Amino acid sequence: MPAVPTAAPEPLDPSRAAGVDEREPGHHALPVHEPAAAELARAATRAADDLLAPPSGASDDRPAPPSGAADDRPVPPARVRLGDVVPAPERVTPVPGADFVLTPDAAIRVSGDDARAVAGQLAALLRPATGYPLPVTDATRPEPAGGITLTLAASADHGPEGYRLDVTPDGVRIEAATPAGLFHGVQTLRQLLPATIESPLPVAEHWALPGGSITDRPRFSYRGAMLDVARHFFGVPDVLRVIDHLARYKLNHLHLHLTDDQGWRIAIDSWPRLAEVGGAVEVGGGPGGHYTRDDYRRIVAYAAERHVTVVPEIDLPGHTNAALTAYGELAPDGVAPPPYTGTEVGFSYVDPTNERTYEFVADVLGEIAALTPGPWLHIGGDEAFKVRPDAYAAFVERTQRVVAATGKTVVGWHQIAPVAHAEGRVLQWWGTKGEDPVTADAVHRGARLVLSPGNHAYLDMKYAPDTPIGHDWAGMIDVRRAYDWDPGTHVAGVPADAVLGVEAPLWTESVTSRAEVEFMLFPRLPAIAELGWSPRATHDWAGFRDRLAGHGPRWAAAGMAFHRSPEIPWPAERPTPTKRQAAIPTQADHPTPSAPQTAIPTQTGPEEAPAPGPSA
Ligand code: TNX
Repeated sequence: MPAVPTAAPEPLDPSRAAGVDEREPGHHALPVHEPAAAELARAATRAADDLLAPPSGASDDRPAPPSGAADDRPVPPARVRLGDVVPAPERVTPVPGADFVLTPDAAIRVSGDDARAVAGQLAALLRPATGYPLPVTDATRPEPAGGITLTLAASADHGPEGYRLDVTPDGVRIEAATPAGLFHGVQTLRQLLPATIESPLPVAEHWALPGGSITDRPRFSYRGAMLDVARHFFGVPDVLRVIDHLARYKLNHLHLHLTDDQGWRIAIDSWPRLAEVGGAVEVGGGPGGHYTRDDYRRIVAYAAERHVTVVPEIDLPGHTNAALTAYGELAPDGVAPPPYTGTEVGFSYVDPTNERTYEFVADVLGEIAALTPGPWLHIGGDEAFKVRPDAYAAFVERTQRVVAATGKTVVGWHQIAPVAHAEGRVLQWWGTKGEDPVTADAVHRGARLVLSPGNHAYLDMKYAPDTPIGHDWAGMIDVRRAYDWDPGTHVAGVPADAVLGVEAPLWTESVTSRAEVEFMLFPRLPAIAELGWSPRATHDWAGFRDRLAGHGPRWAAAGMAFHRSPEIPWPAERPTPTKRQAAIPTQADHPTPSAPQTAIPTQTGPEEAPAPGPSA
C-alpha cells in the first residue's frame, strides 16, 4: 500500500523544478522540511478537503485520507471522476476500483526522444504541489516501478493532436503520435488529480487519479483566444500566463491584436517610430508600452513549447491612429494626428492611394512574418468606415498579395469577405446573426472561417448588467451563452468542413490588469475551448456546468481570478490552502459562494500570484 506523506517537503528550487529533470534517476532526496512547512501543508490539506465537495453521486462517507505512514487501511477513492475533464474528451471509459495513487517515489518514464520535453513539463506541473522529485527516466529502465509513462508512437492512431490515457492501479500511461498529443494528454492527467495540484506550494494530499481510459482528439484544428494588447498594454509575463491558460484547455492559437488606434505594440526595425512613438499611450492615458523583437520571440517560443501558435495581427487599413502619430506621411492629409486614448472606433486609416503606404505595409508585414514561425498573418480589415469600398477592396487585395509573398496565409476579420479570394485565406467571423450571405459567398470562393460570434465568443462583453467592466453592444454573455452554440452550423450556408475552428477575442478597452483579464476569461474561455475540442455528441449544458464547477478550486489554488458566475454550482469554499492564496482577495473569501461576484480582485501581481515559470 503506498504511503501518503503527512507533510510535504519544502518547495523545490524552482530552477530545478523547471524543465527536464537532469538529476540521476532514482534520486529522491529532498531537503528536510521546516515545521512551518509541515503545518502549512496540514492546513492546506484541511482547506483542500473543504474546497472539494464530494462529486455529486459519490457517497460522503468515504474514508478519511490516510494521515500516517503505510498501513492497511483502504485507499480512499479519487475525488475527481474520469468524466470531469474540460474540454470533454471524445471517449471516457471509467474502471471503478482501478484508481492510481501518485507516491513520492514515482517517476515519469518516457519512450521516444521527443517525449522528454513533455515529460519535463509534466514534472514541472506536478512538483510544486506534490513536492515529489518525479525524475524523468527512460521507459526501458525497469526502476522505479509505478508511475507515469509517456509514449510517443508514430504509429498511434490518435491524429496530430489526440492521445490515449490509461489509469490503472499500476500507473498512468499516455500515448500519442505527436508531442502535441502527449501535451494535451498531460493536461487531462492534470485535471484528474485533486484540485490542490494547482497549488504553487506543497500540499499533503492523497494524489489519486480515477481508473479507466480516455481516448481523445479535437473536433477543430484551430482553437484560439485573442488578447488585445493595443487598447491596454500587457507585458510579457501577463501574456505568458494567458498562454498557460490556453494550454490548460487545449487551445492551440493565441491571436495577438498588436496594433490599434491607441497603441502600436511591436518594434519594427525599418519603422522605429511605430513602437517608440505609437506605443507610448493606451486607453485612459497610461504609458502603454511595446514588445521588443526579443520580447515577441520569447512569447512565440513560450507558446510553441506549449503547442500554441501565435497569430500576429497588424490591423489595416483602419484602426491605425497610433501608426499615424508616428508617421504622419501615411495619413490621408499627410499630417500626424495626436495620440488617441479614447475608445471610439472607425475614424482612422492609412492612405490607400499613397505608394508610401504599401512600402510601410510590405516592411511591417515582412518583419512580422520573419519573426513568426506560425503560418498565419492577420491583417485586420475591420471597421475602416472612412475608406471607400473600392479603395478598401484594392488595399486589401494588394495587402493579401504582400502576405502571400511572405509565405504566410492571410487571416482577416470577415469585413474582408467581399474582396477577391487569396489562396487559403481565413476569415474571422464576428457577426451576431447567423445570416451572412457575403461571408457565405466568400466561403464558396474558397475561404475558411474561424468563428468568433460577437454575441457568444466576445469575452469583453459583460456577463450580466452588473459586471463592473466590459462592453454590452453584443448583449450579455453569461457562461451558458458562451457555451450554447454550434460552430459547425452557426453561419447559414457555411458547411462544417469550411470551419477551421473557434476563437474567443478579449478586447481590452476596459480591461486593465492581469486579474481583470482572468476575470473575463474564466469561466467562459473553457466553454469556448470545449466547443472547439469536444465532439458535438458530448454537448450538454447541465453536464458542462457540473464539470466546470470542479475547476473553480483549481483556479483558486493557482491564484487565478475568475467570475463566480451564479450559473455554476461551485463547490463550497473555505479559506484558502496556501499563504500565497490567502494574500489574494479573490472569491475564496466570499461568504456565499454561489452569489454572483461583481467585484474584481485587485491585480494579482507577481508577489501574490506566480508568474509562469520558464517551462511549466
Ligand atoms: C469591435 S470586432 C472591434 C474592436 C472593438 C470591439 C469591442 C472587431 C474586429 N472590431 O475594435 O474593440 O468591437 O467589443
